[in-house]
Amino acid sequence: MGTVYSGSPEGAGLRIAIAVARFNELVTTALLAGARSGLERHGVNPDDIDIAWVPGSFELPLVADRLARTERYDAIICLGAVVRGETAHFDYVAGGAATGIGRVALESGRPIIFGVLTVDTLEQALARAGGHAGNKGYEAATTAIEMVNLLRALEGEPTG
Ligand code: INI
Repeated sequence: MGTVYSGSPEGAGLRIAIAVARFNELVTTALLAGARSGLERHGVNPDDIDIAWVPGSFELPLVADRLARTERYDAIICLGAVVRGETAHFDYVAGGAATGIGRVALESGRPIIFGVLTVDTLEQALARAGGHAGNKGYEAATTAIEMVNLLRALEGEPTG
């Protein structure tokens, strides 16, 4: 059998940036709390977590790109909430964020995590930001750690 690669959930020593949208702040502050908790529970030092607030989810890709270019971070987590009921340009905002974040990941070669809720109602967003459907910020944090370690494993580097 060939090699099986997987990323460990160990976050000690990792440096992480979180870009978070202020739009729908009630939701995004809950996503941010979930992300911090997910990072810290997996060993990331709170001093190694930097936060950048952006106006809305549409701005996340540009700021993620700038954060990646600093080369200070092993991964960047993007958090936002795009609610269909609140805007006629839902598809542009949600699609722009998704496409842009994916592009930054491929161009930077680093994990740039899509922690943007795209939902129909504020209730659905709140349910996914610490309500009955969990916290997508927490999930984004564990995805970030796993991806950093997976990429290191693929490159043959030892990981925690
Ligand atoms: N930004 C969001 O993050 N969520 C939304 O639901 C939203 N709505 O409804 O319009 C939203 N719009 C702002 C957008 O992200 C940009 O900040 C704005 O278009 C300026 O570029």
